[in-house]
Amino acid sequence: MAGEPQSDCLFCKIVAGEVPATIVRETETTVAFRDINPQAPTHVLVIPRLHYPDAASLAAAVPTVAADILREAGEVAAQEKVDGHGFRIVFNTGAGAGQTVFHAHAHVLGGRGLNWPPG
Ligand code: D5M
Repeated sequence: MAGEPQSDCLFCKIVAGEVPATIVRETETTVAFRDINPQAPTHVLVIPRLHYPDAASLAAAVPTVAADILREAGEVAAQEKVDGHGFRIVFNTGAGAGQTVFHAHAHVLGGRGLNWPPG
């Protein structure tokens, strides 16, 4: 059923505590943990506890949880003290855009200058 844990999903396993992660914040609906391959001094992923394959499908199905992801991205940036200089929230959506894990997630990147356009 939509939103239910998928046995073959890495991020569902992190939500369930079956795969270790460096968790920095948790709420009733979200988990935030450090990216295993950081691209900036702060690189945290914010994910919904519910399984949806990408942020757009999450927002269409459960907009309140999509909003929770955004709010938590801001809280992570404040907690990491990267909000003053500026930070980036990225949702890679689809393999062609670089998405490799098909459980919705926001990348929160900060702590260095960030160029535009991204690669
Ligand atoms: O981003 C998927 C991100 O997930 C990528 O930056 C690496 C990260 N990743 C993969 N496995 C792990 C584990 N086990 N812990 C923490 N971070 C992880 P995408 O937008 O799909 O390319």
